[in-house]
Amino acid sequence: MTPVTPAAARTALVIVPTFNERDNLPVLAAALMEQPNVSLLIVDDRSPDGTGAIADDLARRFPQRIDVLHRTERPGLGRSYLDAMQRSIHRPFDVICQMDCDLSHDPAHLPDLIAALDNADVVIGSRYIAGGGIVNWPLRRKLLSRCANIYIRTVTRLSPRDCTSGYRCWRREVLASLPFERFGSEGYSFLVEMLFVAERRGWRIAEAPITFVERRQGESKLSGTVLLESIVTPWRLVARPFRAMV
Ligand SMILES: Nc1nc2c(ncn2[C@@H]2O[C@H](COP(=O)(O)OP(=O)(O)OP(=O)(O)O)[C@@H](O)[C@H]2O)c(=O)[nH]1
Ligand SMILES: [Mg+2]
Repeated sequence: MTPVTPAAARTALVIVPTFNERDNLPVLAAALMEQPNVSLLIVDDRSPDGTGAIADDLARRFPQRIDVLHRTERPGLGRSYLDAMQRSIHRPFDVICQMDCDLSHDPAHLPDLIAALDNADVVIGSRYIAGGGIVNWPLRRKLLSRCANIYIRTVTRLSPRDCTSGYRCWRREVLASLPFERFGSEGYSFLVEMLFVAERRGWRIAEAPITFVERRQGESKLSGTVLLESIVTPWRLVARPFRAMV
């Protein structure tokens, strides 16, 4: 194993996908810029509300630490992660993280997630382990998330309790080893697909507790198509052709 940089000294790149997050992005970026050794890559899908221009402004204010990827290809959360990760794995960071822009993922948890990489290859910010939780979600949303995790874990046998959390930190070399060209999910299922491949390849997955807070500004992008993909994906992952490929 490569020598591990002490947690506090690790350099981290945080990938943040955005679609219509004009009110949230400046708040999140300011909080991340307060943390030493943290840089930010904003991945915008041509947000109609002008989030892309706000991201450019932030990059001008922090030229060494904030970059923006303006996507012009077919939009989607999975594709945004894919593009951003493929560009990031060759950059000189110890750790590559991902988090949502809607302030559901508190940047204050980031040092704990990075520190947990001492004993793991990927760390999930988890709502469903002791110490984790959810604030301000209606019961129906809680049930949907819980059922999604039970369904995913039953079909795929994935071990983490929170397989759908988008708050994660990866050791860079681990992320770099994943076969991105074989990933097929367009939406949130990309998160499950990544974990499945990582665990199948023997990487150590750990969870650190987070308190997830429902967004206050902007709208959720959870669509019917994305939900349908989430139902099909676990079966696609365990089907022989995919397993053989990864
Ligand atoms: N680049 C890009 N970002 C997206 C897309 N869809 C969602 N996002 C971003 O992905 C993150 C998660 O999206 P949310 O709409 O908050 O979805 P969620 O957190 O699963 O659902 P909620 O609980 O309703 O908030 C946010 O930062 C969004 O702005 C997309 O198609 N492209
Ligand atoms: Mg959200």
